[in-house]
Amino acid sequence: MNELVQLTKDEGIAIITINNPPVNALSPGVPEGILEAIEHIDRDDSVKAAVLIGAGSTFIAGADIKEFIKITSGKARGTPLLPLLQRIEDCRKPVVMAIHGTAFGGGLEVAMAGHYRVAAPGALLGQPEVKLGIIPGAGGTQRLPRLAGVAKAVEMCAGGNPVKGNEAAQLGIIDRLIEGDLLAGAVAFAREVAHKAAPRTRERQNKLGTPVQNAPIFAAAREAAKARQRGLMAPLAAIDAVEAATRLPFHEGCEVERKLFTECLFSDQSKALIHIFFGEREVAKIPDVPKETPTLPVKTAAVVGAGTMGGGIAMVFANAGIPVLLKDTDQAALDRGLATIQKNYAASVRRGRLTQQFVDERLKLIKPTLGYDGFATVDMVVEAVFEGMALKQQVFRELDRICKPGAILASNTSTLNIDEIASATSRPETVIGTHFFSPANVMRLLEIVRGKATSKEVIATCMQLSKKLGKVGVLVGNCRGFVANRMFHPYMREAMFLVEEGTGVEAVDKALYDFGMAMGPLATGDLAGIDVGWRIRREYEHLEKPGIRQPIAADRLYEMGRYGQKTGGGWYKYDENRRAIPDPGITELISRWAAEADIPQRYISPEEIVERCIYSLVNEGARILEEGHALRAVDIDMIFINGFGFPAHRGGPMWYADTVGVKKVYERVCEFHRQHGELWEPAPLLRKLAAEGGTFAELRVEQGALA
Ligand code: 3H9
Repeated sequence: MNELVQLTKDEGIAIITINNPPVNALSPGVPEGILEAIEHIDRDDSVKAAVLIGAGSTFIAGADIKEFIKITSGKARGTPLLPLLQRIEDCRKPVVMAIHGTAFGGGLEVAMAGHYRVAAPGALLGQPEVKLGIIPGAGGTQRLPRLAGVAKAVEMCAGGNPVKGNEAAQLGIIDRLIEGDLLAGAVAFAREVAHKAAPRTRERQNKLGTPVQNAPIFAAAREAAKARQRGLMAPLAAIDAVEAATRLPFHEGCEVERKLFTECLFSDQSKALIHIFFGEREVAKIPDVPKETPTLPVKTAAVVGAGTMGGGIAMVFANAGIPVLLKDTDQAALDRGLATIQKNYAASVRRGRLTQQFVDERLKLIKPTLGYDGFATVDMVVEAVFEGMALKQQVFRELDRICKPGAILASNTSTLNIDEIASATSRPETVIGTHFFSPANVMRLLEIVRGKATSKEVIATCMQLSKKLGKVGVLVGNCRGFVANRMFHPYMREAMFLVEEGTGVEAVDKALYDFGMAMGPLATGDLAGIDVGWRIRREYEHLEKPGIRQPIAADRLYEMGRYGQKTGGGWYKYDENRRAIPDPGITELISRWAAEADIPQRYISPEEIVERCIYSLVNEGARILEEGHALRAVDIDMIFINGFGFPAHRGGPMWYADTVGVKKVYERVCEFHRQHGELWEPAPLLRKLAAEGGTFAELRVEQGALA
């Protein structure tokens, strides 16, 4: 047919093979090739039935997502898939879809247009479009309820999670599971059905339910979507589209789906989520560490320090099946660390996230130790001791003495200079920062800090390892606070200033929560510990310009012993379930402290709260980019989404600035500079992009620019 779609024959059975590596996406040429093959099959009297299969490791993983970017930017029109799918369904010979790997999005839609489906038991079938801010656009919301029933279709289209081959068979999406050679099994199946009727999915009605049966399903799904996918339009649109399938004839339902699909596709949310999809893959690409760079095996690991972070990191290794030693210096600390690990695992079992058997197996992989026994043979050590240079250097001196040559020596420092830590060893090329985020076993971000001597092999290994550990690894430069904490600092500071300028604690948090942040900044401060913020401020005080505005209320809270959740009070007070309760006493105290410090009080709108906090991130991000401490704006976006609960549908702070318009952001930053002084000095890169009409997304950093 063409180079992407081949048609062969096996004694009366036509075999259509999609060959568009790596994932057989429906790129231009693929739908056309399938159409041509179907026309041919219909005409060819020697063909009795057909099999459609994907070459390589997968069936069709969906529409080509890059095409969506071209469509929304007016550079392409897109191939309409709906008529093609109807043509497959109208084929006079039975078409059997043979599924392995993933049948996602448009891939599942193609599969459902076939008359029969067979699959490998491990295949995954899903409509993940909502994760890209869109909904199925080629009849998925109309055909899936006809095969799987309304409740499951709503769950799959609105939640975006796939089902495995065996579940799909139980649901009726798959007609037969095939162990072993899929093509041979599919061809044999095609022979069985060659002379049978070719059932059309669009004509099935028996699983569509009645309005009375369906109403509670849709109501519950809408409630769940509003709660779990807060602020997202696609899940609600997907539910509307499935509902249309239950109320309207197939073709009218498809029209409703098409309209909703187009609205979602052209939304800022979808553009942002597509940016995140590609961003997650782009951060793995490091210009001067090409993908051919050799990597080192990490089959065993050790963690030094059994505190909250150390324990969490040990869990991360164990969860990936990597045996890990967990060392602390005294038995009580080690016992506490292990107890926390057990408690965390028990909570995951209770919530149904992990099975007891999985947990038992993982716990066996964590070996507590008081000494360095066993460290001589491990492939990688992550140091997670208390944040202090002298202590870290002492640990690294020990590791240098004990660990085998070539072992990766990583530090979980969140702020300290990796080169200084590495200088305590005779092998700085093996030293790297691996900054996990708390709770380490939950948060997806892994900031990987490149020291000036870190070897490319060590970087490539840690980037690859991050994927194995279920993390998004982002390479950053060795600057104070690296990227994540360096940017978080001005964000938090603005939140605290806003409170001191008369905005209530709850108003600040609500504005940012409504913007989409997982938590407001002050609630985050209470969770992380007001004492932690206090300690960081003291440590870096000497680096601040004299006379520059500093937050006052947070220090006062610290002096009062209000460290946040752990002491039952901080910006909020907390009940025994650690639920935040507004504290009028604190509001009163803050106004008193503000009056003493002569801070003018005024009403500040939610819009301004968001601008102050988010643009402070953008301004600092721009500085980081021009200094080369992040490779691309998207790296910063990935850090904030995966490390700080920045709303993915806004694409990350730098993408958000592009969406608002860099010029507009720059003008507000200039205004804040005039109003609030030096801390708001616009970053030169922000000024430059604003003047040139550029965007952060278009910036390309020179090879090896990461400082
Ligand atoms: C859709 O179908 C809408 C329909 O309703 C139709 C409407 C009309 N397009 O993830 P990996 C690239 S919406 C373009 O590293 P893995 C990916 O960028 C779509 N490119 O591999 C990467 O490129 P690079 C619904 C795609 O094995 C390379 O392939 N479908 C696409 O870890 C390897 O990817 C989805 O949302 C694509 N569809 O995971 C599925 N998919 O090497 C999205 C992948 O240059 N894809 N690429 O960085 C996935 O979930 C995973 O890629 C998959 C493989 C599980 C398939």
